Amino acid sequence: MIIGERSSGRVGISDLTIGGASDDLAEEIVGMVKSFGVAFVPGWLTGGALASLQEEFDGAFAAVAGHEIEPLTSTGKDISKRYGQTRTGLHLKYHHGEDLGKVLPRACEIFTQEWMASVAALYLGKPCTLNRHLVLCDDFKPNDEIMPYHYDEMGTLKFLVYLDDVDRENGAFHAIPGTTQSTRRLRERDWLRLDDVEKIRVDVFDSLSQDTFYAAYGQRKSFLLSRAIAFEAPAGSLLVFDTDTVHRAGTLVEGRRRRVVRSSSYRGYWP
Ligand SMILES: O=C(O)CCC(=O)C(=O)O
Ligand SMILES: [Fe+2]
Repeated sequence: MIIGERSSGRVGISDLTIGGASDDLAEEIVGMVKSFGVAFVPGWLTGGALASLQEEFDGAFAAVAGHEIEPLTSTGKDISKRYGQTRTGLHLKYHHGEDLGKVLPRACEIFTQEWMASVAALYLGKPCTLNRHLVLCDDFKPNDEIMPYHYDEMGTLKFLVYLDDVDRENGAFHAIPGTTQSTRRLRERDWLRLDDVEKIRVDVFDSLSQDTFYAAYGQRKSFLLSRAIAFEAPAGSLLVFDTDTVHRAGTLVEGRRRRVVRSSSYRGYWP
């Protein structure tokens, strides 16, 4: 006998949404990421702030056009230093120590706001390293998924901003709320056993058997998949998530494009 509706305990997108004008933006975001692993601020950047970030993004790619592109590793991992290939396009990575303020002044200003530092400190503890990496990501090659469901090898707090209007056909970010703590255990166990970034099995749906998946998450794959949220939202929307929350970037159909900027913050002092 199955007790309860299939929808019992379901978390919806409205449970994860915060208004950008909130007085306690940092506290609200931290509370939500602690509870669900992800927080959503639709239409966070608008007008001139959004336009200047889009312009900076396009300028950065224009400046490297024709330069050599670093490939993915043989197992499809992306460990490029600067200008690299992705499954569905190209990205540019910047390190916080590289005088980011001179190279990308708008992005630097937007991603080092006081309240973001508070989110990082409240969520990760002090000391922590705010926005150690900033990645500009341009997806334009069609694929069933820009990135399949996964967790990141390193436990990270990410801020991700859409620079285009995003729907289910141009790579909506998806996350499965409530998976964060289970993934963290899994990730730590893999690192202790394998001690090699290439071997960490981040694609949980494909790499784990149904039984191992159930042991780790306490749910069967299809059930947990039915709990995924697709974040369809206008350009300028912000997502804040713990990368131990199972997540993906969805389908990109022919003729569509998706630009995002995302930054990674870490526990501890990591120059
Ligand atoms: O670009 C996205 O939508 C997701 C990227 C991702 O997996 C990540 O930033 O960890
Ligand atoms: Fe990820």
